[in-house]
Amino acid sequence: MSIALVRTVPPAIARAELTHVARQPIDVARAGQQHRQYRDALERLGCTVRELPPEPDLPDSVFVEDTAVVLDEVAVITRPGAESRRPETASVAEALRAYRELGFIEAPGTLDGGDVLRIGPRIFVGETARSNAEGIRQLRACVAPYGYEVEAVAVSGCLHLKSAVTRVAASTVLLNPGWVDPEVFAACERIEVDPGEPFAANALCLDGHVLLPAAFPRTRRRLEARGIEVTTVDADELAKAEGGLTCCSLVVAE
Ligand code: CIR
Repeated sequence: MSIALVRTVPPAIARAELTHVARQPIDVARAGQQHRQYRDALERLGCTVRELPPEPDLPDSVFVEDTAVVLDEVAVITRPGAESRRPETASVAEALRAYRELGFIEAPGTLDGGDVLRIGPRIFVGETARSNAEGIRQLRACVAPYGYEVEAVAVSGCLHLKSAVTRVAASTVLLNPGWVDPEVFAACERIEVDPGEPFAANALCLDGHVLLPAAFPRTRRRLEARGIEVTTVDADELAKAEGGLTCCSLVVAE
């Protein structure tokens, strides 16, 4: 059983940070509806969903994944690379205190949770505009006592490491080879996204089941052909704010 921490879509989402996608108007009501479908899917997949306090004036506050890295032994509160996102972390730290000991990334380190991918005891961290070498060093110092190895990974063409690659089974990754070098994950089974669906690599794996945006049917078929069970949700309105599925929750294993 896991707890999924989520936060409602803020009215300010129209002013979300954008790096690799062009700004388009966002229908806040539709984004909210999609977010509710996402919450329902998490519940159907066995999570207990808990709401973080709303942050109506913080444009990216629905993307809670970036504010913390939650492991079984510790949760590390990040210092997001985008300055506008730094006020998001205080309420997340308060909520996570109930479940884990906390570590903190401090200035001049920056780290976004979207750059952090754990596969067993290995933690891959994207070196991106959001996560710098000092943030990665501090994360390593926080988690090394628990036996984790932290490895920096080059990423290009997308926002975060987990835009380019996510885990879809115990030792299987789904990746976009245009954005991250597949050889980094040579120890895993690898599945590539359909070339026409570059944003499909951001999938959320929960207890052996994968949640994927409905917009990526060809990648869905690739996953199913490898025996992976997939549930889809509509997430195109949230995608206009450059958010995917992993970024809308912080999963705390109990
Ligand atoms: C940002 O640029 O920070 C937000 N607009 C999107 C964050 C998406 N987060 C994620 O993929 N982990």
